Amino acid sequence: SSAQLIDQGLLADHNDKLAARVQADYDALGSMLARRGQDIERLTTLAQGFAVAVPSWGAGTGGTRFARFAGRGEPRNVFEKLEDCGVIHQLTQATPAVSLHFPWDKVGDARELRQAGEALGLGFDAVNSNTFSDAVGQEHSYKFGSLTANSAAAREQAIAHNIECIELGRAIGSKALTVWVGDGANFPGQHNLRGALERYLDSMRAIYAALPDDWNVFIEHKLFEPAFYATTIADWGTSFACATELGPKAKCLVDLGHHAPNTNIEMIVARLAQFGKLGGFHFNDSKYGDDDLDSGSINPFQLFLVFNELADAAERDGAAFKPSYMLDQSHNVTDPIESLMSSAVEVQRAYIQSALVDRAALAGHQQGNDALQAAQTLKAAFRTDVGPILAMARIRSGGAADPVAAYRASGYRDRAASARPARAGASSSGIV
Ligand code: PSV
Ligand code: MN
Ligand code: MN
Repeated sequence: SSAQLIDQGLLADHNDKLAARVQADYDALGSMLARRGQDIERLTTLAQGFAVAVPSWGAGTGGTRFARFAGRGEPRNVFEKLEDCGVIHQLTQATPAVSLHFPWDKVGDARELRQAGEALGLGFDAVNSNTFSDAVGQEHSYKFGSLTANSAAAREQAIAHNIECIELGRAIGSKALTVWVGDGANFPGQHNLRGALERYLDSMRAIYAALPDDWNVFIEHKLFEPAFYATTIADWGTSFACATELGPKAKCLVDLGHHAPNTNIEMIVARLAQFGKLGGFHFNDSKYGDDDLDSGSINPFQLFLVFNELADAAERDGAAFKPSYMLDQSHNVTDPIESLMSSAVEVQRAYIQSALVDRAALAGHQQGNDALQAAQTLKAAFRTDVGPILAMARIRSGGAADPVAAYRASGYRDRAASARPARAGASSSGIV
């Protein structure tokens, strides 16, 4: 059994107080769904089986390129980040794994990370490499690129870092490496567009060769930033071409914030799923660019439509279809624990709403060219308040009926604030 950071008695009291209300709402929803031919118990079981990984870097307050306003009791190192992730999982029962980012989360002996995770009931999802900033003391700068750099020495160093991430990931039980590079050009003519991608592929081939048999590498694309003229891995087309070039262990990762506004992301999801290259997600929300806002906070319908495509792929491909789900958010004005809990629940909500779609009816409307009824079929699922299912799933799994309320009542942040005094200039990554 794992360490419980929120007192079990407090959690039991919280759930006892809310139990009657949750049950009443659950029963009402259950009869409404039964009239629609849906079994609420099936949905609750699905909700209990849902999992999305939490990013270690989300546990601290983020910041923008203008400033960072520190929060109280922020984690000062990866072990404290893991504690906060333990709280998130204890209360939501939806986040059993953490996604680490190296070198930010590097410690002397990676087995300590695994033990710390186990003690908290946490496993580890994909590990993320960082060649988009220079680590303290590294020999060659990434100012002009990493895996695509003109400098062979810089490329070698970036390759070696990714291979080290694989080694660290093996020690903690991860099964995938996510590679995002900020490489690109800020000026037309700055570099040869095709040459840069050739160098990227050469570098990735070396990383791919170091993957254990049961590992995947996820290629994460992003439209722009920090390269404002031409980003080497800017879109899913480039990502797909590279993943195809590299081989079956290479897949594409879709970060919802990495597209131009109004891009039809659910169609990208459908395309990647169709060709067996959908590796996973970084969930977040955005209005303008890579905003890293809380999942479902701006466009919950888009999140639902993404899960609707995932439901379609799961129906077609069965158990073989299993993309990784991770959050990737930056919290500037909220308590990161509250944001990550709410976001995990928002993603879980979209998953359950998508499970409510009457797929046979939808297929019928599509076949009959009844656009209006097809759209209404999706809306009927999206409009359903599945909150009582999510609350019941949490209660049955040992989490909190209302995670944010239980967290606030627990005083965890106050305890963290006294145990973790603020340091001047500390950043969320632990690197100043
Ligand atoms: C890049 O914008 C990104 O989404 C990648 O996933 C990075 O690894 C992450 O943000 C963390 O800063
Ligand atoms: Mn991301
Ligand atoms: Mn991003």
